This record gives sequence, C-alpha cells and structure tokens, in this order.
Amino acid sequence: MGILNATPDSFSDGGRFIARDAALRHAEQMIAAGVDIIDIGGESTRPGAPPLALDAELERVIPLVDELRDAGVAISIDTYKPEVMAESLAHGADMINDIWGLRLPGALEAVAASDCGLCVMHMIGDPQTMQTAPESAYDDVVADVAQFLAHRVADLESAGVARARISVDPGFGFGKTVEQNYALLADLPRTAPAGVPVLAGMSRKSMLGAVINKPATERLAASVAAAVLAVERGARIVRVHDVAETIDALKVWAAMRAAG
Ligand code: 9MG
Repeated sequence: MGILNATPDSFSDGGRFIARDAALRHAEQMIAAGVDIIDIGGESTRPGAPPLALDAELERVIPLVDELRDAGVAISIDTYKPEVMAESLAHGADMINDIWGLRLPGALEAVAASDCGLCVMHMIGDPQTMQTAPESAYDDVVADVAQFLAHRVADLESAGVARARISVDPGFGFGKTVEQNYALLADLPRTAPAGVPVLAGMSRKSMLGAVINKPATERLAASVAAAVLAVERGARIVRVHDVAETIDALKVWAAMRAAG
C-alpha cells in the first residue's frame, strides 16, 4: 500500500491543480513500481495534527479518486469521516482505511452497504492527544491492542460486515511509546483475530527515528527494514512511502522463503 498525501491546496486554482498534478505523478510512480493499493489521505494524522474541515477533505480527495479509480490498482481512502467514506465509495474507491477503526458515529453505516475493503486501526485518544501518556495506557500493550481489534471485528460482523472485508492494524505510533511499538512489531501475529489480515504502517515513523536518531527524511532504510520484519511476522499489507525500495526488499525476502 503506497501512501498518497493529497497535499494542501494553495489559495489560487492554479495552485490547486499543481498540487493535484504532483499527487497524480506520485501515484503514477507508485503504480510503475508495482504498488497494489494506493492510500489517499487528505488530512494529516501526525501527532498533534489539527482536524481538517469536511469540505476541504472532499475537495482534496475526490478528484484523485476520479483520476485514479481506473488505474488498475485498488484505491483506499484514509479517512475517519463518514461523509468522505460515502462520497469516495460512490466515486469508485475500493477500501476505507480508518485510524478510528470505524468508531465514529455514522462510519459503520457509511461502509456497511458497500462491499469495500476495510482497515480497522487501534488508536488511543485522537491525533491531538494520543501521545499524552501512552506509558500508562495499557496493562499489556499486545494483549490490549489484540482485545480492542477483536472487539472491533466482532462489532463490524454484528453490523453485517463480512469478515473477509476486514483487515486490522495495531496502529504503530498512535498512542504508543517506542518500546510499546516494538513490542507490537515483535508480537504482530498475536494482535489480530485468527484469519484476519494485518496491515502494518511504520514508514518513516518516529519509532524508527528513535532507534537510528535520524529525521523522517533519512529513514528510508529503516522503513524498508520495518516493512520486511512486519511481512515476515505475517503482515499482508504494508503501508509505505517508498514503494519501489520496499518491493525490492520484499522480493529478496520472498526468494529466500521460496528457497527454504
Ligand atoms: C493514515 N495512517 C497513518 N499511519 C497509519 C498506520 O500505521 N496504519 C493505517 N492503517 N493508517 C495509517
């Protein structure tokens, strides 16, 4: 899964089209590199990021869905807003990636009637508060995240969502200390209900920066290593910025597996 940030619009129409063009060029590069899913996001989910108004998110996301829906890859929408979910699905999106795990009012209803894929992520609090006190948020981070995800999958199934549509995500960096993130990575298979695919997103995150002591712009090798470690622990989808490099690394891992 390649990350496509729908970059902030400038004030003029010209700027808006330039931003859209840049996003489309980036999408084309990811497709050429072999991406399977493009995850389009209009609102930043970085710790402390302010929420984005509904209209602004729709204006950033929907034109990209229109441009990319026939590009031969699955289109995922990174949103927690039911209105953005519904509108994106109406425009042909294939999957909803919700950092809130479809917990906000209206989210379940927005996806239940479609047959889209879903990613249900674990998060403590919201992006503005989630890193306030993660060290005291869990008894046992792996067991607590696993329990949360199992409950979300059960809730979705009770609402009529087929299990085959659901993937789960421990939410690296979303209300976790560095140590908690690595505990989740080490024990990744234990975070998911049986048979439900895991999505892992660690690309360029601070859990990597904390180990290599480098800024986000210099975390390529660490991001690729994290993706391979996640896949080795059973992740079926890795959400990454650097698609070509990640695919190369995974091909080497797959070749070793095939030989062994
Ligand atoms: C939107 N977003 C940012 N980080 C993410 C992660 O780790 N997983 C998922 N599913 N989405 C994320």
